[in-house]
Amino acid sequence: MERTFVLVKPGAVARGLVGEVVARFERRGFRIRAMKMLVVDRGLAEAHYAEHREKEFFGELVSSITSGPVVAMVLEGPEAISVVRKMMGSTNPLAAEPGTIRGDFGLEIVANIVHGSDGPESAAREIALYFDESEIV
Ligand code: 3AN
Repeated sequence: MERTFVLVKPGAVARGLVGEVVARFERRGFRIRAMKMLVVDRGLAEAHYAEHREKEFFGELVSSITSGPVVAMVLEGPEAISVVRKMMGSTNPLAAEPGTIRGDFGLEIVANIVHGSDGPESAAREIALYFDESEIV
């Protein structure tokens, strides 16, 4: 069993897609170990996207993720990190296959509906950034 961190981005929350996104992961068989709605502040956003600090789109990324409530969750299941990323589809929604979350609901690369950890180290880091151990059940 593996755990991964998933975040429904502000644009998708505003569009009423939380249920749709969560339902896909539940139907696939993942267990939700933690879930909460929060507004990401600047400090958390910069920590979350620290690896992109030097990219030209960093400012846009931080302002996008702090623009409204998000829904953060910890999902658990076999090969959760890679299976969730397959279900999300390509980072650029224009390239994402139909049937994936981004391929079905997105057209914008920054507001690309959902974030999912890209490896075991980032999953552990992101889970710890967003959740206390006591919030994971
Ligand atoms: P993913 O979320 O698929 O792991 P990353 O980690 O490469 O993608 O990028 C983090 C976020 O940065 C993406 N979710 C997307 O919102 C944004 N992003 C990535 N590449 C670009 C780009 N070329 N222009 C604008 N935003 C980007």
